[in-house]
Amino acid sequence: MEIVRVGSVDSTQELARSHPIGTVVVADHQQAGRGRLGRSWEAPPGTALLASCVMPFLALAPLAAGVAAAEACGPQVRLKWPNDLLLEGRKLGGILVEASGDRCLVGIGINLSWAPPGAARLEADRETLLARLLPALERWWALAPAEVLEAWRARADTLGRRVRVELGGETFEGLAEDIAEDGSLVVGGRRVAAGDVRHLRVAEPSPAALEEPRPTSPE
Ligand code: BT5
Repeated sequence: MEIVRVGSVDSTQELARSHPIGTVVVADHQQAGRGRLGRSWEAPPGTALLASCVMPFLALAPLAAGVAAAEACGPQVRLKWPNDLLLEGRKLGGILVEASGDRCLVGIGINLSWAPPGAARLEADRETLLARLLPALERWWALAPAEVLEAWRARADTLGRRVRVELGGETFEGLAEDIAEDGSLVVGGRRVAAGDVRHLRVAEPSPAALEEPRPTSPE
């Protein structure tokens, strides 16, 4: 992939939009880094990997990007549906996929030498991580959907947990059983296509029991 490096930018997503497939925009700093649903992504200058990759459209792009990013980070990094990278139960990074015609803009933010309170950082070298990430993305883009789903399941921190789903105005709880072939999360038999989940303690499924980091014992 062709790397376009910038110092400071509003959001790498916006800059990537005007580049062809196969380009990755990497910034030292974003003045208006974006998360999903109008949220923001924070990182002081030079402390994170902030990249937007222009990739061919892929239905399972958020999951494929998650698997690729987790693989680049190392075996200890796990995935929280739909788009978080977790290290020891804390958010290490996030993925923002925006489809636009025949392509998608895959935004990846990974904390390296700084993290907001309660979040995690990897303490890895940015260039080394980028050099692992780009081939991993291309590899996962070329694989069959079933392989992406299988790899996502193997990395998942969400599956087998009780979760609270916030879906539009509705909130419900249930066991996160699986991901369906379209990448949606199956919670208590219902498919959740978009939105957010909170991981809950198994024994205390009340608001007070919202927990991150996760316990290390298997559940
Ligand atoms: C995400 O959104 O996790 C996707 C983040 C994608 C960021 C990359 S950076 C390169 C590219 N260019 C962009 O402008 N964006 C992409 P979401 O699931 O909505 O999570 C956002 C929430 O995570 C915020 O509301 C905060 O609570 C929290 N957050 C913000 N900055 C964080 C950080 N550095 N580490 C951990 N959590 C953070």
